[in-house]
Amino acid sequence: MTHAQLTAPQDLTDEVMSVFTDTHGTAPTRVARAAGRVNLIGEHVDYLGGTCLPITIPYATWVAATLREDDVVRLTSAGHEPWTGRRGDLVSGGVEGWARYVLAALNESTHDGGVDLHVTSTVPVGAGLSSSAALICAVLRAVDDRSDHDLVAPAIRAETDGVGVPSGGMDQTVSLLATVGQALRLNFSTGRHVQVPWLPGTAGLQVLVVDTGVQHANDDGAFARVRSRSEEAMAAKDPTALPSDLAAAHRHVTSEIARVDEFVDAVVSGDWRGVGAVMTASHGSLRDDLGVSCPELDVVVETALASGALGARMTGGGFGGCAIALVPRELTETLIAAVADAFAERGWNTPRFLIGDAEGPATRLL
Ligand code: GAF
Repeated sequence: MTHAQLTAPQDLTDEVMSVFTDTHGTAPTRVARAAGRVNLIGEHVDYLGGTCLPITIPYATWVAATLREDDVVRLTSAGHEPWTGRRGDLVSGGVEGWARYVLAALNESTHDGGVDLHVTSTVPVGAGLSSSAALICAVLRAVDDRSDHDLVAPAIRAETDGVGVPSGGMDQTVSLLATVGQALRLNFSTGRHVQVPWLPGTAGLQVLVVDTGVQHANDDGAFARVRSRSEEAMAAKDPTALPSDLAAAHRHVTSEIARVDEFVDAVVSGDWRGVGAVMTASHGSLRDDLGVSCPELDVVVETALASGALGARMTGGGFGGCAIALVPRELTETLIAAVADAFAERGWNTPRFLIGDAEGPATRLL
């Protein structure tokens, strides 16, 4: 049997401060933290005015910073190349990789100078857990003094206009506005956000996050293609006349938005089997109608269900990344072993297993 276990969350506050101090010779004046997220239901509908129900999870990105009066930006990060330049460099071009996200956030902030900044994170990158939104929100939370609510629009603009990723607003919104023990029902037509108590632990259940290790980034073109196909489908005057691929996208979007209501109704009435069934139906729709799953995600879902999960689905943009399973606590270890074995049998790398408890919002720690 393949040995696999849960990756425990870690608090990197001390580490981000001490590495900053070692690098720059003085302690940072600001420290902030923003968590990654999983979406419980309502996938690929935020950019179409739909509803979704994300939570943040106990894996986060920490930023230590000292604001500068000049326009110099000096960035270091655990696991990435350092970057030094000027804050205007994003607009003039030539900035690659993670520095783009930091500069985009900085350009959306109320601070108009440069910054010395160090980043460290426990959010797996490219795993569909919104590491990019966590980075943007942690930077904004560190350098900007506005309220979380007032940072939502700048955080979304940083990714869409600053970096140029055609994402919706789900990831940044939940990163800034999440509450421990609550999911956030986001309505992108009305702009209303409502908390939904999300405490599966009270029923002996837990959300397990399975990172397939298949990396995907929202800026690689596939996300944009799915988005434009769905936009075209939803703009049709007569959906019954759509060609089959657009009809399938239309079916996914309308059924997924309906599933968010079904899911919330089931949560509120304590019908956890119903919650699980809606999750699994969502996966089928993402796989068959929208075409954004992949073999690894499908194997996680099938194996989780066969191991006693009440429901399972891919989460996030898809094409790799993570799936979530709603599992009775006493079956968690069995499920982990079964999924790890299923991957080993196929010659795939052992997936990572994370805890999907509902966490809090981006927070300024110093
Ligand atoms: C990505 C995007 F960034 C979100 O806005 C959302 O569209 C999601 O994929 C799919 O639901 O995370």
